[in-house]
Amino acid sequence: MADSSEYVPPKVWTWSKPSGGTFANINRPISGATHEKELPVGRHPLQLYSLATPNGVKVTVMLEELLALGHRGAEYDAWLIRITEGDQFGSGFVAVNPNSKIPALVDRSGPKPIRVFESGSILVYLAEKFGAFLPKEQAARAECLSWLFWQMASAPFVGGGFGHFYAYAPSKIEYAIDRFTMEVKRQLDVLDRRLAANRYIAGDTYTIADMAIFPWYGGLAKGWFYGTAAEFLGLQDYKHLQRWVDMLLERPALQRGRMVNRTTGELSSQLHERHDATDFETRTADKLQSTG
Ligand SMILES: N[C@@H](CCC(=O)N[C@@H](CS)C(=O)NCC(=O)O)C(=O)O
Repeated sequence: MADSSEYVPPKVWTWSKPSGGTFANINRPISGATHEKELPVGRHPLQLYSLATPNGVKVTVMLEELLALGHRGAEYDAWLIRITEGDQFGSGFVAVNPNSKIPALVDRSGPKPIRVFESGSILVYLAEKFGAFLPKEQAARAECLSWLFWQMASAPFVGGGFGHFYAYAPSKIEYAIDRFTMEVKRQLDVLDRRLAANRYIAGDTYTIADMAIFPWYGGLAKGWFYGTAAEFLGLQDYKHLQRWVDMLLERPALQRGRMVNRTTGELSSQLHERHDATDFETRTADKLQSTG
């Protein structure tokens, strides 16, 4: 017999009440702009509109890595998009990404601005533009792209599935938490086995596959999000994953990339907007606060 409190879906779903849970205020069943707002444009060839969530960090790490390699054309302005305040629904942002999600990039280096959205697509665009971090040899390139697409397809089970039901949903639903925990642990095992036999995700060299996978699974490994999830998922047991994360965390460009558009954590790790390489020294939130 059905539990009397069990939800019985109506014939046709209607949007009658907020869904509840963290971020409920930005969820809606339609797309498009909610208000008129142009995006700012800075002086550099690349304009990034983002936030330091795992998807945002992929791109700022890539840009800092390109600059570290000496690609001056990768200079960029990083503008802050506060998604909890609905900045992604402004008309200017929607014109750059009709899907209203960060990160979004505009390349203004040519005669006509080129918009790029979806973090995986931005990584490939930048890798091809600068000829870096995406192997040219066919087999190595296929391996790199396979892992990149693996990440793009897998992370929604981590964030939208596990993270949502473990940390953000208004009530704890055992069925949902079990289902997504099983899948996330399976993904962690995929990575751990891969990294047992390879220094980097795609093989011997650091690529955009590492940059895509690191913010999500590295973040889980180091307990950066979803409260007590690292302990719940037994992250300390994924030794090869931990080895790889520790190795990547040594990279100065990756450390800088993690700071850009960050609005949480230590004030000295938050660079809300980045318009110049010197901003890391002079414009972090602690410095801006102390200069009033
Ligand atoms: N597949 C997209 C996902 C982007 C995404 O989910 N962005 C989130 C932050 S991590 C966002 O902007 N959310 C705002 C919203 O859903 O309104 C990508 O990788 O670029």
